[in-house]
Amino acid sequence: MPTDSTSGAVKERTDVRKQEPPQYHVVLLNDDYTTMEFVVMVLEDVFQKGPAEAFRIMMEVHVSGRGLAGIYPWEVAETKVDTVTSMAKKAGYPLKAVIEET
Ligand code: TYC
Repeated sequence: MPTDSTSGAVKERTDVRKQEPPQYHVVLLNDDYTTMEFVVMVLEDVFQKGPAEAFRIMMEVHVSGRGLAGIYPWEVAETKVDTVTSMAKKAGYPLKAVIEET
């Protein structure tokens, strides 16, 4: 069904704006060595969570093995994962984040 005013008789430029880019989940994984404080700090600093939400997500990961840190376009998600990995490596922790399709 045409959505423009000419009922399809004339091709109008109706779809000027791009579609939303695909979104990807950045998921934090549990381990036995990374401190809870470090994970909360990562959630606050990298994923822009407030203290209460950061603590909630950290506990979700600690209890269930995984937790959603954020949802982003591909390149942003990749950068978040790289940032988490390098912050953890520098601090001597094995904390891992992975990207999953929504
Ligand atoms: N399980 C860790 C501990 O007991 C805490 C932790 C939480 C580690 C979340 C990683 O993504 C993580 N110190």
